[in-house]
Amino acid sequence: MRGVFITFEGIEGAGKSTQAKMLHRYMEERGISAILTREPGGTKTGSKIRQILLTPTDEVFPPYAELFLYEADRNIHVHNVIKPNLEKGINVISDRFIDSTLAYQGYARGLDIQFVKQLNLKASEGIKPDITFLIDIPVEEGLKRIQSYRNKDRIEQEEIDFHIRLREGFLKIASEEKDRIHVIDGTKSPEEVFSGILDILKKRNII
Ligand code: Z5A
Repeated sequence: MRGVFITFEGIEGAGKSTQAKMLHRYMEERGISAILTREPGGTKTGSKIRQILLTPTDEVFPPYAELFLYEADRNIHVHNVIKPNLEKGINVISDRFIDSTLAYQGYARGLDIQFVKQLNLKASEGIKPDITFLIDIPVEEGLKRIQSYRNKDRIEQEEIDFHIRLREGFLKIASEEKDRIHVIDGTKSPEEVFSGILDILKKRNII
């Protein structure tokens, strides 16, 4: 039987990585086979692409160059990691996937939404998450969380309006795909957030 594909999405500092790791540990402890991966950078080549994307540069980095690199990373990731594991019946948990491209490059950066959707479809070869958790927090809260522990990378240097468009973009995507995307209040404690996620996964017979 095909594995279940679970993705986590949200603005920076929302707590996606924390929740993805908690779910992976929870599944492992119960003998449920699952791998934890991420975008960008879920493969060896993807790690190189990630470095290009997130390292600040004094060269102009046009938005389409950014879009194509995220989609290249995804296509390699789908081929080498996501598809083979799902086919073997292993569940896949990914920290970010197609919705990030639509929210960042589409809604926040302002690229053509239909074009981004088409590229998402090509790069993911039609593979869609079975379930997505959008961890939602106010922009100021997310930026406050990440400022405390790391240097601003290229994207985090974007102005506050970018992050506002980003959050609104994620919420719009979720409102259009209510069956797949669950919006989770990320302002609660990590344990409370995780408990909400588990309830949904249990209700949907995923775990
Ligand atoms: N990107 C894109 O533009 N287009 C695309 O198609 C894709 C990605 C796929 C990836 O960077 C970047 O690529 C990202 C989007 C863009 N933009 N940037 N920059 P990344 O993977 O390095 O960064 P990230 O995905 O944004 O992760 P993050 O900033 O580390 O945030 P997070 O994963 O949501 O949060 P976290 O690491 O779990 O937690 C952040 C901090 O908050 C940490 O100190 C935690 O201990 C704390 N935390 C977590 N949960 C809580 C709760 N519930 N309460 C209080 N504190 C908490």
